[in-house]
Amino acid sequence: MKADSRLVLALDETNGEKALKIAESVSDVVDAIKINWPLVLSEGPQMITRLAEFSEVICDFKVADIPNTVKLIVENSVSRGASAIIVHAFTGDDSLCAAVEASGEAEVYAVTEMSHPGGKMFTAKHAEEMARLGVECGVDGFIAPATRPERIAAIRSVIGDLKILSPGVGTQGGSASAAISAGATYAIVGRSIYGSDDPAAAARAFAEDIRTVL
Ligand code: OMP
Repeated sequence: MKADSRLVLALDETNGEKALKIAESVSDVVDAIKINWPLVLSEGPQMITRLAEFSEVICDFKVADIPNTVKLIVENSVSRGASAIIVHAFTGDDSLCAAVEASGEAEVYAVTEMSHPGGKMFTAKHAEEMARLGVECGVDGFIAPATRPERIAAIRSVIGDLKILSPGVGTQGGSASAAISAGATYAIVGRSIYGSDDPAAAARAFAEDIRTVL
């Protein structure tokens, strides 16, 4: 994935037409567009292929299953045009390594610690352990919370030069520049961009905030 603006749009807009319009309007600002179940369930998995016309697409399916099911989901996403896929790490070494094996040229990002308050209950307690497992399995990067920048720094200290994608910017309270300063490679922003009256202008403002710390 390219790393120019270091900004990733989380496109959880469920109206396909609107989603495509937003994707086109921000395509020269963001490095990638991340899609999740809300858009795929409402408009179908062909959205992966359609969005790939505008930007690299990260399939955030937070895959958490047995190795064979993980493999089938990853292969299907990649064949539709995904450049990257997000999987859970808590499933253990066999499932995580299966994702990496099935991904081919696409990237795999493993969730360490989730950004919402509930993320502190279980995921945070094992985040470093899961990050070490991801390094062993050969993932390309990790998801770490912009809502707790000190935890981005903690994960960075475990994973060396691998990438970190940080969600939780804007609506969830985190700051894009603080996440990047703490060691994130990309900031992920959803509602504060796609829910704004002018998504392209909102994306440019986040990119500008990130630029101040690059
Ligand atoms: P906003 O809160 O609207 O900016 O969206 C954040 C996006 O990042 C959503 O698509 C979430 O599903 C996703 N996300 C988190 O918010 N927290 C996490 O810990 C992990 C993710 C993710 O894997 O992308």
